[in-house]
Amino acid sequence: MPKIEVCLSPELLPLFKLEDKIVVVIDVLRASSCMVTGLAHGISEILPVATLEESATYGLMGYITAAERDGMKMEGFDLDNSPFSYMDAVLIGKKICMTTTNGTQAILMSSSARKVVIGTFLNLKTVTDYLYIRGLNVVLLCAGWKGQVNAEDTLFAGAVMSTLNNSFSVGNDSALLARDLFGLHKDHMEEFLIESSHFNRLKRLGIHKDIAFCLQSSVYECLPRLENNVIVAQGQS
Ligand code: 3SL
Repeated sequence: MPKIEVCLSPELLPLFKLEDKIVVVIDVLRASSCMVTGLAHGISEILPVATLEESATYGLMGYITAAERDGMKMEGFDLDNSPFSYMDAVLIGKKICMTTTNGTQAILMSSSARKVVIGTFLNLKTVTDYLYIRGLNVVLLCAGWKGQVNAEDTLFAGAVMSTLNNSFSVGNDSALLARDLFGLHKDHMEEFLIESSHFNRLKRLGIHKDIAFCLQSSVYECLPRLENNVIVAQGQS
């Protein structure tokens, strides 16, 4: 039986062997939710980069630039990190160059994996169907916040664990913790997150509506995957 391991922070990623595994990168609030939403709404590809400078350079080459730090849009770039911004019809067919505090960094750290896909509540069913069909060992990588564990990414890892419970073994104790955390809070996730750090960070910035949107389950059938360092959609809704 294949196994699922959960990596609760990118700081722990060096402890995992990725080469023969599928890595699911998770940044529920909000980078991975923006990627799923944007690709489902017709963006052609998303290039994740580490720095603002790289993003600006790609901007000069014709990319739409998306840049977030500490939850805020960086001045001089085109897009913020709200999933609602990624629904704009003007972005259909466009290439986005994206840099965020945690999510894009976690993707870049996963590139040695056999496959890298992007997971969110918004595409939960598509992600779990894909993992079930492939039947390979999986690492669920939570992007967290600047190296710290966060509640929302752990909850989503738990949702994947709990959906695939009978087909995958529990690969480490973080997987067990995530699965049981989701089991405890699945019916009132937003209420549970009220005390969490990123919920409060986004609330302070007046971005509360993004949280409710990102916690919706299986809205899109889109599965973003990393191909030659670029995120493209496998199936659109
Ligand atoms: O860190 C990230 O990648 C972002 O998703 C954080 S925020 O939700 O835009 O604040």
